[in-house]
Amino acid sequence: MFEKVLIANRGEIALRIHRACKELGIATVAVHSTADANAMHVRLADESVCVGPPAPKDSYLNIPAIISAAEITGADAIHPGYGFLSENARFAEIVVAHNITFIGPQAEHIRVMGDKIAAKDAVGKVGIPLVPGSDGEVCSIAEARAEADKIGYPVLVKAASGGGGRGMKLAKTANDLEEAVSTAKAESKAAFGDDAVYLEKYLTIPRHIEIQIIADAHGNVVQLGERDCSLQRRHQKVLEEALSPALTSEERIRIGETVRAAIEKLGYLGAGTVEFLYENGEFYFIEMNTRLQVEHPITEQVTDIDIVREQISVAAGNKLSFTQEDVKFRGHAIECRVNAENPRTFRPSPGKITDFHAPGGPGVRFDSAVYTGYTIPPYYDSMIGKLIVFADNRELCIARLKRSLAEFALVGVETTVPLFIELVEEPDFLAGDYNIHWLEKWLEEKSE
Ligand code: MV4
Repeated sequence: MFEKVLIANRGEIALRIHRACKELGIATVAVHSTADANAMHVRLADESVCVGPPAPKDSYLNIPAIISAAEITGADAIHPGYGFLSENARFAEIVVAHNITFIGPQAEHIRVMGDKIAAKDAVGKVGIPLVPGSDGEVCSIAEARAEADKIGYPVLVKAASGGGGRGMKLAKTANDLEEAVSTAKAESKAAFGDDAVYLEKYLTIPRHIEIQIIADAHGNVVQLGERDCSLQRRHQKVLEEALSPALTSEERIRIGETVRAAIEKLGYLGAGTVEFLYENGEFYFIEMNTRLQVEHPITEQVTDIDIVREQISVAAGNKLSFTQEDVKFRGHAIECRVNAENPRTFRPSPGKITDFHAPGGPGVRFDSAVYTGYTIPPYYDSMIGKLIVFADNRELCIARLKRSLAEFALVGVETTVPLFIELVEEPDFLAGDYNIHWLEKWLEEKSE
């Protein structure tokens, strides 16, 4: 096992990784920007190193500074968390070149999954069902026309370097195609320095369902079931559930085993998530995330598996501590992402937290890095905590969610808690009857 891990992140995920390290007997090194000198992740870590000024590009994305921090402190591994450098293949290579273990997959897997065309090709070859679409890149308008006619309208133009909704354009009919392709190309070139685009059949009202997997270096791959992340706003997840209220246990077993077998063939290492759109009983691959995700705790709650502990352990070369047969789903878990934002406009609300009380009691977990007296800086994303509730079934879980939202107290900045208090009363939510467009429609109707 590692002796010392450098955590190349901030906020709640830095604490989550620190906690897993401590329970494994591993010392931790925090890195931080000058804006985060008083942050909880710095206070809890065994050692800390300032890696630069507030702007992420100068600190949490500053590769030379982070590698230097690891060398100076003698860390034997780096955990990148999510966001920042977590899906940067070059960073993973640089870490390894310095004889430090990257706690994540091999750089080549990060690179392939980062290119959405290469990712589809790779996972399609190992049996994962794909959205019908162009055979790779479309290089001209003429080629786009021919492919779109084959696929059938509406078609979605997607950027190869995109992901998370960036660089997507919808062509409802053939009349829209030329403009959709040229704007997608231009935007992608500007955002990623790459104008490669591809086409997909547009699925009109799917759900977003993702499968958590974890693999060791001994050929063992286990799937930990799905999360339903359909409730999103502007491609940001707002509330997630495990398991999905939409799947039958037969569907769950079928897609889980398909994904498990595919990941085994890819020779993937560590934690990962395979994302699907789900419509009319069918799954369609969209992306694979090669990192630990924000919403991993709901899977931890329904499987009783510590994903971060296992992720660190497999990176150190150990076998997974459980097999697929050991994985049993129990109960239901829901996560609400609490942001320091105005609950109507979603305008960020940084500033000083003058009073704070986290909900607790049976079946409640609040993953956060804030405390009374903490000042939320304006430089980073606005998520200040994740309220995770779990119970024997979905109905009890929602009752527990309602009572924990009512307990939540935070003074000094605005939060999105009032939004969740309204959401958990909605008949569609209570029925589990929602899709990827439901939340935005609900917000729109509320603001009228
Ligand atoms: C799609 C789609 C419909 N059809 N692909 C958005 C983010 C990126 N990960 C994939 N996305 C979508 N891809 C096809 N072929 C609809 C979306 C989409 C979406 C997906 C998941 C969750 C929320 C979403 C909101 C809008 C669009």
